[in-house]
Amino acid sequence: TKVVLATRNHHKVEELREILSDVCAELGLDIVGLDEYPEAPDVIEDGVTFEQNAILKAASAARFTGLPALADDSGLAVDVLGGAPGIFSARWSGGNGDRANLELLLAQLGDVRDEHRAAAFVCAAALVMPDGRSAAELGRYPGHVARVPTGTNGFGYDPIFVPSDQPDGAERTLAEFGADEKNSVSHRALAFRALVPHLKEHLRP
Ligand code: ITT
Ligand code: NA
Repeated sequence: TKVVLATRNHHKVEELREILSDVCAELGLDIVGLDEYPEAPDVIEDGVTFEQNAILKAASAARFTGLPALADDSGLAVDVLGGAPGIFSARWSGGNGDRANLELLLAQLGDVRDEHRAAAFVCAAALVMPDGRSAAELGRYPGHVARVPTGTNGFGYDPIFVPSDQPDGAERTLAEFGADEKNSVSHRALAFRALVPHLKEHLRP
């Protein structure tokens, strides 16, 4: 069964294929991104929660393609900023891209001490069926914001996010994690693993 992931973000497509590889094999699912559907409409993400935005994206893709649709809405929530950038993470610098977003966030935190730089990556994973049935699950991955960007793996805010509870008390950023390692512990992995029972319920052949 073809399942569309409602995104044009290639990093999300790659990560999700790895996160769901077992269940895709078990259920015979083939995850494709919206690149296969260049005419699919852009979604206005006007929900006020990650779950609402994930459902909006998946519902639009399911309507357009007639396929079961998955979506990911995610972001970085910083405690001392009241949870910002949160659902606004993708456009935090006004549409100037990932690097500008993380530079702005670093500037906003200034030299706030480490114990006040707590943050979490959050991901809502949604499934919407062509008949409108839907499910959503949330994943939360705690850590803190680094002072300088480090590392070249991953995408987005990874170079400034230091996950909690690393082996041997290491303080690597997520951009210093290997893809396997990130995809076994991330907010995205937590959210989509929680979605697996819904995938089995709705997509078992
Ligand atoms: P779609 O809406 O098409 O899925 P998008 O990239 O705009 O793509 P979001 O609206 O969910 O996705 O915004 C997610 C934001 O959070 C964006 O700034 C990402 O860079 C960031 N983000 C999400 N997951 C991340 C991760 O695993 N590592 C680093 N940054 C992440
Ligand atoms: Na979003």
